[in-house]
Amino acid sequence: AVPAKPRVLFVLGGPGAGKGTQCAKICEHFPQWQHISAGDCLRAERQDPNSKDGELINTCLKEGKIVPVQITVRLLQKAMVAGQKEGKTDFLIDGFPRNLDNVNGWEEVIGDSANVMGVLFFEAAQSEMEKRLLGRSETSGRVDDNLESIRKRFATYEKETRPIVEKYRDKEMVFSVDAMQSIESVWSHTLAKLRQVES
Ligand code: UP5
Ligand code: MG
Repeated sequence: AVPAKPRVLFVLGGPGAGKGTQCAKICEHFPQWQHISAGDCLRAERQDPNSKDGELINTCLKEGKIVPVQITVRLLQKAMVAGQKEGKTDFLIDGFPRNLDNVNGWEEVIGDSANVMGVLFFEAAQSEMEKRLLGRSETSGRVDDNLESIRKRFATYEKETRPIVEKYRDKEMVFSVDAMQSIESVWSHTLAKLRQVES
């Protein structure tokens, strides 16, 4: 039988808003969902000695810049195909699309082969996100978890990613979650939004 079109929820929010944390919880509770973090895909690709994009990716990460979409969307596609082979039907695409180039690249490469249900949007104040990221920096080993990179990530987020959220909001496709509360409280709001997506 022809498999059903994969369902996709884009997951956006500033650096440190808690996208990864909440995506992990969704997947723990609902086995049909697969978490695909675009940032994780890029970090893994950077480690691959056969990749020709390693250096470019590393520079973008450190500078908080957005990697050219041809690189990112190919990695997302590969991860979705792998997930489908494992029986996953629903995909949380975390940290993407971050700019207009990303939106267009997705349309060109994935387009009608997936059903984008909307954007799950985690909203938190910059001061809180900075505090979280500096906390995580002690253990994360991420090249971009230092104050200089963090500030650059915030600037890119405000300039390029926020307008994308607004674009989806105009289409009434945004499911907003107040991400300022505790992980458990954010989770209960996330669950409520997920039910709205399903309805
Ligand atoms: N934490 C989480 N929730 C909390 C809560 N409610 N209360 C208190 N603490 C909370 O959480 C961050 C930290 O906060 C953790 O320590 C957590 O325990 C705590 P996490 O869930 O990891 O937040 P998240 O939003 O996932 O933060 P992340 O740092 O991953 O966000 P970014 O958007 O910055 O990172 P991403 O990996 O998506 O992208 C990194 C870079 O990759 C980008 O800057 C860009 O250079 C590149 N990129 C692209 O170029 N293209 C893409 O499409 C994607 C990425
Ligand atoms: Mg993350």
